[in-house]
Amino acid sequence: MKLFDKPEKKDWKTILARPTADIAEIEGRVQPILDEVRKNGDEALRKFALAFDNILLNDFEVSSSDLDAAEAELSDELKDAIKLAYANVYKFHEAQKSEPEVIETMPGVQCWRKSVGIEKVGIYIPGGTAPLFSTVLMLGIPAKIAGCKEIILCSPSNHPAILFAAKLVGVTKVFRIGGAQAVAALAYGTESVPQVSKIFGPGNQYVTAAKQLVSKEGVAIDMPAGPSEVAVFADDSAEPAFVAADLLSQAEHGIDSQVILVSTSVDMITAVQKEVYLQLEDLPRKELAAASLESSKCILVSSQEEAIDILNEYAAEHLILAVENAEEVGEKIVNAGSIFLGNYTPESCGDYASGTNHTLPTNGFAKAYSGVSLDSFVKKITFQKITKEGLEKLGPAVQIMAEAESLQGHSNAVKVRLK
Ligand code: HSO
Ligand code: ZN
Repeated sequence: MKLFDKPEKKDWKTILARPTADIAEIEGRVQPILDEVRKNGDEALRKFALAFDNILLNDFEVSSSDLDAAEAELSDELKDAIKLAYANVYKFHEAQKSEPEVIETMPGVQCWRKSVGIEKVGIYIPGGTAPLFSTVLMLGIPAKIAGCKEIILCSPSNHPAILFAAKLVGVTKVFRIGGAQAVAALAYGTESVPQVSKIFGPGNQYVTAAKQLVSKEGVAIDMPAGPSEVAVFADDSAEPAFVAADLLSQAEHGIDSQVILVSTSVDMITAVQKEVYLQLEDLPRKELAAASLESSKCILVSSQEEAIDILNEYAAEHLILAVENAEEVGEKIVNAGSIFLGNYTPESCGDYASGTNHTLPTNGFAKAYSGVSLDSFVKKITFQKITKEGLEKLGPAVQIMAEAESLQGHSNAVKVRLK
């Protein structure tokens, strides 16, 4: 981990910069895949499954008996853990529901806003070295609470825990398809895969590029996704072993994971660094974590205020505040996806089971975006109802404004009613 000793403010941007990928090159490779799926549907999906994933598939849909069989493959211990996570994530997201509130803006003029679930949504769960069944919960649960009628899950992995979580959540259909071609199938629909209006979920650069490309064609996506990140702010009250474990829990996601330690104490940085390399030795995903640590940073700052400024500039996906006055500092953070307060709140708990969503803005997008929540699965439709008396009070202002905008037709719509 590279150490930056009280860097000057003018250098923060460079120090905090995320590595950039060559998007144009990746998009160039993804576009033909999208085009082919749009044109040839299932046939294209079969071709790509064989070419990229080396699987021969006739039927992509995972049958309900396969879903049932997955359950039998998991230990009771794991199933109980998943059920506990399910309950907490459900509880937290259900509390985000709100009933429409009718506002009388003036006598006889009523306005309200109602949330309606997006009818068809797609969830992508990547394959790869870690089967992210927790993401099935994080996306499927709010989709269900929102009232989405069709929840279509695509994953190149048929790991039993992914299938178990899909069944638990109540996903409508599960397809064993991965990569950019899965995104295309969800965006355009094929003979087997239903078309959806919004696509959620993490993925590699190809999946991300595919999501971004289809979003230009009117399919909504959850958010622009980049490699996962954590920033930890630790003072002398932090526990070096805890901080090190948190940094490693992020680093093990992949070689491009971003890990940053900010501290007011040089002793803390030294102690954490020592712990990181000690704990790293025992990690099964040691190579991945070590590679991501190569590009990680420790930043020594001169005050808590400076730490807060730097953290707000970075806008971390996950921010752990291992400082004495964590809540007070937390109040001063304006840019972060999710904040973890105190020594006993590891990011892992938010990743799996405390209740908050783990699909969060990366790559500095936390400056303007929120993580996935119930809101991500609904549209909000506004309503209004005006009585005759209400129109008598409101109408003249509308007529004057319409005429001033040279839109006589608008004015007439009031006039014909009031005469
Ligand atoms: N830290 C990841 C989520 C995750 N971690 C899933 C473990 N499983 C991105 O927020
Ligand atoms: Zn994680």
